[in-house]
Amino acid sequence: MVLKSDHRSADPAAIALLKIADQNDMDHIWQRLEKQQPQCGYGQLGTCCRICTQGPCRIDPLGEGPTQGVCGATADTMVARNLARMAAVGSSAHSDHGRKVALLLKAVASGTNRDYTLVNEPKLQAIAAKLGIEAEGLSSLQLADRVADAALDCFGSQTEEPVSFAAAYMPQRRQQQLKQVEATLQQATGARVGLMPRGIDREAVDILHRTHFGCDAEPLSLIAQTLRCSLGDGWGGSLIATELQDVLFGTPTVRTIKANLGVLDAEMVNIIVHGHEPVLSEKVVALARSPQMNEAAKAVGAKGVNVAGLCCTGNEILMRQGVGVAGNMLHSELAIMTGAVEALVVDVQCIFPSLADLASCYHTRFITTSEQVTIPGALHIQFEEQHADQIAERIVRQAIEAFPRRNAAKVYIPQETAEAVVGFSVEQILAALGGTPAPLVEVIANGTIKGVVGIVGCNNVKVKQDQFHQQLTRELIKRDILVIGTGCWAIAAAKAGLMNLEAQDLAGDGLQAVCKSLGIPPVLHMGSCVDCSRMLVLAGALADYLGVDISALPLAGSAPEWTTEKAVAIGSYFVASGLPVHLWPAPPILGSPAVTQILTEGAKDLLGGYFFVEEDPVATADRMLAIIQEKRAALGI
Ligand code: BF8
Repeated sequence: MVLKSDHRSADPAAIALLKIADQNDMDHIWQRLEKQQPQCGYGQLGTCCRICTQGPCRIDPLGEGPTQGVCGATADTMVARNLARMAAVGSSAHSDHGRKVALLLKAVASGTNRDYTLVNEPKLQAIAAKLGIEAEGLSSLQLADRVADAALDCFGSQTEEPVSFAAAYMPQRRQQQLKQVEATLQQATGARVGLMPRGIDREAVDILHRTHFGCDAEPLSLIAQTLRCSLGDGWGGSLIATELQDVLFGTPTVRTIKANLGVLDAEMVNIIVHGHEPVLSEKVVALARSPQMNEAAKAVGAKGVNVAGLCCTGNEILMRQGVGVAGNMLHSELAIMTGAVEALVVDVQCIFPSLADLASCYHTRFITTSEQVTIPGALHIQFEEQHADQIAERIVRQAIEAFPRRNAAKVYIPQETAEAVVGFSVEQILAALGGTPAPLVEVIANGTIKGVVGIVGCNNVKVKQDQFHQQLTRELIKRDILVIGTGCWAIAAAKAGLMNLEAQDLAGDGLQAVCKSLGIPPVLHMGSCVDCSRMLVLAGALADYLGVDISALPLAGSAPEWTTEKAVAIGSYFVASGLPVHLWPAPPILGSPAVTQILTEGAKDLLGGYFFVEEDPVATADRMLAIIQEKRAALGI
């Protein structure tokens, strides 16, 4: 079965390029998905175990065949272990990103790195104040050193105490709620159960240990550790990444950018930066804007150097530097297929290995830069933070050198672009509200806005690209629900024009009036996936302002079109923070009745947060409105 291009994507730019790809029988992710059919049903349900060499074992959830693996592991154990491992990997990816930013801040503070500086001292002071670090009498660099140490200690802490960032940023009521749940679970099981994250690294290692052959077989404790590790991501590793990047690169401010492949310019040297960490891409952007590099580009016949982003690296530089974004995850191959990309420069995460082969069909230099992401067929230029300027220049020069090899006959840039107003950090949202959450709380309390939904999500080749993102977002704003979010969802919303001020007219009367009076779109771009921490901080600020727990607020989360293990971690820390979270596609847990019950029902009583799965965007919006109405009724508003 070959899907037509317009069944693969809701984005006209993607549809146009896929038609060309099909005509030329080019390999791409949609084609590879078709070749993989039928995919393993056991894997989809989570009832496949390959943790030891006596396996792989699998359990048919319909009861045909054995009900236990060779060691005796049941479907419940297998599913819970597999899920825990997904959360450990996702949390580790986010948190390792945070660690690198903390190490960079430390290097800047100690003077061993002079390629970066403290761009945002007020934010540094705000973080220090939050952590209870006394700033009096310290220089900015000394204060940065203390903050960096506090952040680094969160990774390696060996005590039983919660990590300092989580303890300082998570509202007290939520911490109390988690303590209560710990006590309830301990009473029920007799085993010690923890939810507040200790060392960030430790919580991931704990999962690797307890899911080793012959360890934890109890779904409940495996899920508890899944949540604890994920909380260490949301209120730890990701939060550290966001906060310290704001210190080093600036807190995002509201600005207008362009989104979609039309940001590529046929007459310029086009460099796409893709991945997640802005440490390199900030430098590439700065260099590409320099007169020196633009002169070099002119010398090879181009009009200059143009940088565009993809995925979350794209989100980072659009939020802080106003750089246009070429697309989300499923655009990464399509971008090369435009034939107009001189260099695709990647750091970490969400990078297809297929890009190397595809780039070799064009003049495109596919450049890997992280020792954690080396890909056969790519040109590897190792990035070193202490030589950032020099390495960024080497990369930009590679792109300039590739320009004369561009084959004009292969160039096709779909012209679709949309304008998007982006840059809604918590600081900017509060500034738009006049410095306090009060006006937002007031319009929520009087029903002008019914509630807020935070969406994060990838693209998933099994789902028509951007379709769920667009439709769910439209349905929510129509119902007077403010939508905020990050990641590839945010890029989908930007491409669809939903972050444009004109999108105000798509909102219900109440939300429309509020957005018009504030001059903001009804759909707010809050950044990259590590910036989901910004959504946690905003939820915490609203909860504290009202004097309630986060779970009492008329808020919900969603991860439509989700793909990665990082999304498992995000969904889990949202749930553990008290938020109901929608997922589509279904996570690989349905082979276990126990795990499914705990995550979709049991969690609700204990944590206030829980998961639900829904395939239809309209039904999802209806369900979210019902959740929000239920919360409003409980609050008496
Ligand atoms: O971290 S949304 S596909 S790019 S995982 Fe990846 Fe998913 Fe995109 Fe950003 Ni988040």
